[in-house]
Amino acid sequence: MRTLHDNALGLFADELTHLSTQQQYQAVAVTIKGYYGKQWAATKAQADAKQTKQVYYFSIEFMPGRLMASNLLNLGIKDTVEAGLRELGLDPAAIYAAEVDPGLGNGGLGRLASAFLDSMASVGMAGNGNGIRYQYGLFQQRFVDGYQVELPDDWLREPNMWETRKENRAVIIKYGGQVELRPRANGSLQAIYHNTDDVLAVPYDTPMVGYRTGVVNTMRLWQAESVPGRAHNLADKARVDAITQILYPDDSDSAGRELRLRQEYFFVSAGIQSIMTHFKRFHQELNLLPKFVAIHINDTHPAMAVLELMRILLDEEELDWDEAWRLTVATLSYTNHTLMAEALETWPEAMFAGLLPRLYQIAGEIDRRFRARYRQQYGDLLVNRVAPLGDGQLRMAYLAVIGSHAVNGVAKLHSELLKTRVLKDLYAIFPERFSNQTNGITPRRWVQLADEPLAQLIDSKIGQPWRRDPMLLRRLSQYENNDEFLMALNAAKLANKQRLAQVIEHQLGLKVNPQAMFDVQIKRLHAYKRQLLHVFGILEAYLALKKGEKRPPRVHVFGAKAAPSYQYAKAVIKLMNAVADMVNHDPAVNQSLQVAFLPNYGVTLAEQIVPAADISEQISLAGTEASGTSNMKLMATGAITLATLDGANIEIRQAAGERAMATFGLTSEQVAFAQQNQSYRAAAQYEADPTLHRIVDMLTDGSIPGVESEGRMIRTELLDYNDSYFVLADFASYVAASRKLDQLWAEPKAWAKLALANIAASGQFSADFTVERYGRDIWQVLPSQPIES
Ligand code: CBF
Repeated sequence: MRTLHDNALGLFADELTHLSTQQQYQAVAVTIKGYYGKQWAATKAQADAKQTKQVYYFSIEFMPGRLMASNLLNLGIKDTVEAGLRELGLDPAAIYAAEVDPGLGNGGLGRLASAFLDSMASVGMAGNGNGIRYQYGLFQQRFVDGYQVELPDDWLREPNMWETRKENRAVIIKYGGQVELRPRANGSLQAIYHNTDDVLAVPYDTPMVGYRTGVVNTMRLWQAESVPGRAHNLADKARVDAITQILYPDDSDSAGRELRLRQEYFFVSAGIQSIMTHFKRFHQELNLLPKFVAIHINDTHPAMAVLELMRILLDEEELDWDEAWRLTVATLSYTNHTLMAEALETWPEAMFAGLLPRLYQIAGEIDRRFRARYRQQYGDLLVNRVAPLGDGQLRMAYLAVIGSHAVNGVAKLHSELLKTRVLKDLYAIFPERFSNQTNGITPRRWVQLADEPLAQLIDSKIGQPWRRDPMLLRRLSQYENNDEFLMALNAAKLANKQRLAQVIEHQLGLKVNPQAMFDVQIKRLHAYKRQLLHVFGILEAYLALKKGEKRPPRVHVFGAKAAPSYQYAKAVIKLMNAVADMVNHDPAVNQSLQVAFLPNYGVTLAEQIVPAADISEQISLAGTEASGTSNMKLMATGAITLATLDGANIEIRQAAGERAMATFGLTSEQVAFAQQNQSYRAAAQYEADPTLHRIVDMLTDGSIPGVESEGRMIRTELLDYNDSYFVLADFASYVAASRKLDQLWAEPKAWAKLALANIAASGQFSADFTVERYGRDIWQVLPSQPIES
C-alpha cells in the first residue's frame, strides 16, 4: 500500500485519507495499473514473438461496465487489495462506486462485445476490440412526470483511468472528394484522391485483463480529431469532433444518417489501417493475412470492413482483384444479432457515393461480379433480392455475408431463422458459411462480483474451481434435496433483495417488501420485447386484488431505456410509470403488488438487479428476440425464467430442464403461420376475454391517471393495427404461467430447487465457451498458453 500513498501524493499532493472518494478511486486505479502494466506489455511482446493469430472484434458498441473490481478479481488480488484499503480506513465499495460506467452501447449487443473481450483474455486468446471512443455515451435517463427525459452522458467528465492515448498510432481517414483511377505499369489501377476531407483518428487503448491468465488484451477505441494545421476555424473543428461525439446520432433526417455513416467508416477504416500496419511489421507476404488476422464484423454496422479491406489490398498493396477478394473473404467473418428487418442497415447509394467514392466503386464491382457469378445458377430474381446494391441502396447485411467466410446467428432458433427467413437467399448460395454460436455471459461479473452471497455459498459446497470452470456448477445438483442448502440459497437471495430494496427506496422513495417475489424485466424498451404484456399482467393482478382475491406479494422491477425517437416505446414507458404510481399508492393492493421502474438502466444497475431476481421475464414474441443475454445472467443467479420459446430461452430450458422454466405463448411457427395467412384477429381476442377487454379499456377510460394520449396510441396499435407483436394472443397463457409461479412460491424449498437447477445448468452459457467455439469454428485461433512475464 506504500505505492498507493505515493500515487495519492503524486496525483493530488495530499494524503490518501484527505482525498475525495473520486480522488481515492483514481489513486487506487493508478496503483492497479502498476500491477497489469507489465502483463499488458508482455502479452503484446509474446504475441509478436510467437506470431499468434490476432482476432479483431469490430463493434459499434462496447459496454465494459465498471472495471476496477473486475480488474482486481481477474488479477487475483481483489481480497488482498480490499483488506488493505479497509486497513487504511477506506471503503472499497465506495471507491468502486466512484467509477463511471461507460455506456458506449444500447444493451445486449455492446455488453456481449465486452463480455467477449473479457472472455478472450480469460481463455488466453489474442482478441482485440475495435470501436469508437464516444465523447457522450448513451443518454442518462430520468423520469419526469413518468415520461422519459434524456440527458447527456458526459462520462469523460472525470478522467478515464484505464485508457491510454496512443497518438503515435493515429491514422488519417479520408472522406468525400473525387477519385481518379490511373493504370499502373503492372496493369493494376492506382487510386488518386482529390479534394478529400481528412480526419485524424487517434486510438485510446484500454486493457482487457484476463481472469488469472496473465493475458492482458486491448480494447482500442478511436477518437476523431482535426489533422494538425488543417482546421481553419471552429466550425471545421466542430464538424470533425461530431464524428465521435455521440452514440447513434438521430438518423431520422439525412444529416443524422450521414453522420452515422461517417462514424461507421471512421472506426472501420482506422481499425483496418492499424491492423495492416501491424501485420506488415512482421510479414511481407500478404497472402498470410488470414493466417495471422481474423477481423470480426459484430452486427451489421461495421460491414464496410469488406470494402475497406478490399480498398487497401487493391489500391495500397496493389493486389489484383481476385487475390484481394480471396484474402478479404478469408479474413472476415460476420455475426448477425437481430431478426428485425429494420435493423439491417442500408445506405442510399447517392449518399454513400458522395461520402466514400472509392468504396462505392468497389461496392459496384463486388455487385457486378456477384450478379455475373450467380445469376445463371440462382436466377435474376434471387440475385436481385440480395446483391449488395439494390433499390438504390447499399445493403450492408448482404455485403457482410457475401464478403465473409463465416456467418452466424446468436442462438439456435435465431440461426435457423436466418437460414430460413432473413438471409434465406444467401444461405441458398453459401450454405457452408452459416453456423450457430449461442451467446454467453461472464459469470465473473454476474456471479462472482455481483452476487457474492451466492458465490460464497457455492464455494462452501463445491470449492472454488467453478470460478475458473463454470461447468463445475453442475456439481451443485447433488444438493437438490438438501434442505439446509436450499434454505441457504433462499437466504442468499434474500440478502440480495434487501440490497436492491435499499436501492429502490433511495432512487424512487418506494419501500418494497424484500420477502415478496421479485419479478424482473430488464432490457431495451422495444415493442417486440413486450414490456406491455408484463404491464397487462400487472393490471390483471391489480384487478384480481381489487376484487379481494389473495395473491402472494410480488414486486415488479423494470429497467429499460427507449430510443429517443421511438415514440411508441416512450408511450409504453409512460404507461409503466403511471401503472406503478397507481398500484403503489393504492392501499387496497400495495401490500401484495408493487412496481419499481428504476431509471437509467445500464450495466451497473443490472449488477444490482440481477442477483435479486426471483423471476426473469423473457417474454418477447417467439421469433423476434435473437438470443437475449439477461436471460442467462438471471438464470445464473437463480431466477426462474418466465418465457416464450424464443431466442436462447429454448436452450436455457433444455439445459435447466423443462420444469425449471415457466413457458407460455405461441411458438415461432405458429406466429409465422398466423402472419402468412393473416389469420390473427386481435379484436377477437379482445372481445372474447373479459379481463383482457377490461385491461385494454383501462388504457383509455381514465382508470390509469395521466395516460390519455399514450393509452390511445397503444390501444390503436393493439386494435386498429392488429397488435403486431401478438400481446393479446399470448395474454391468457402468460397469466396462467405466471399464476403457476405464484403456486410454486408457496413452497420455498420447491422454489429453491428450481432456482438451483438453473444455477447448476448455467455454466454452459459462459462466454468463455462461446469465444472458444468462435475460435475453433470461425477464427481458427486456439486459446493460448499463459503469458510468461
Ligand atoms: O447478441 C446480443 C444481443 O444483441 C441484441 O441486443 C441486438 O442489439 N441486436 C439482441 O436484441 C439480443 O437478442 C442479443 O442477445
